[in-house]
Amino acid sequence: MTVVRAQPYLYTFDTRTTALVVIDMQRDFIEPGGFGEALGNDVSRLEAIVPAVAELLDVCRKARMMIVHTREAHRPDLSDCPPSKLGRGHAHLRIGDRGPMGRILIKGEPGHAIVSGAAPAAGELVLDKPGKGAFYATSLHSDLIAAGITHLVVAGVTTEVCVQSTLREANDRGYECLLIEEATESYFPAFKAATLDMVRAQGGIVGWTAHLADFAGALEKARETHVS
Ligand code: C5J
Repeated sequence: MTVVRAQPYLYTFDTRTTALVVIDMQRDFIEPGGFGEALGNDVSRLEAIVPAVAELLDVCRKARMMIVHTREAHRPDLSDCPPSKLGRGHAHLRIGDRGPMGRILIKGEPGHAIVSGAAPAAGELVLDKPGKGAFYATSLHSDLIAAGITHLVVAGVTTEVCVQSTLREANDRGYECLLIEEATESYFPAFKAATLDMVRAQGGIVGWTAHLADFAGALEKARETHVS
């Protein structure tokens, strides 16, 4: 078992039954010209966490953990995009419109790709999801059950939208979830802070939060103990 200093208390997990889930580290949310910017956001805040996500991927790969990447994406004919989602807001570019990185949030377009700094490696699961939560209309739950996964380490963007939705969906399905603070970000600092507080409040009502250094250090210590 690996034990990490976390809030509201220690998080204990077995790397063999824990998956890293990285949410929507896509060009459309992180790079200028995508959906995030079309909604009026400063995307540089999100770009700044790419090195932290890369480090998290690296330590989880070294620990041979299951790794899942998600992308928020729709079919080119938008048949999986409800009118409520399509019509929401006053963006100058809407889902399906053509922007500098191709059609916004459409599978296979340049903006749909995960940023190179957090790119999936061969053998890692990559799931497209039409909603905010990664469990809605995807095979994620059955994939995790098939792999014997009971614990999830979660990262990605944005903290209060797709990351929080996924954490809540996972919690309701019985997963023990740890959110890594430096490897998640929001366009709104106050929303990130509030989400971290909401997740770990009331004795961890949704899950735990931990710093990347504590998580990476715990994995490293477990590796040294194993080797010696
Ligand atoms: C949003 C996401 N914010 N990945 N998607 O629309 O959080």
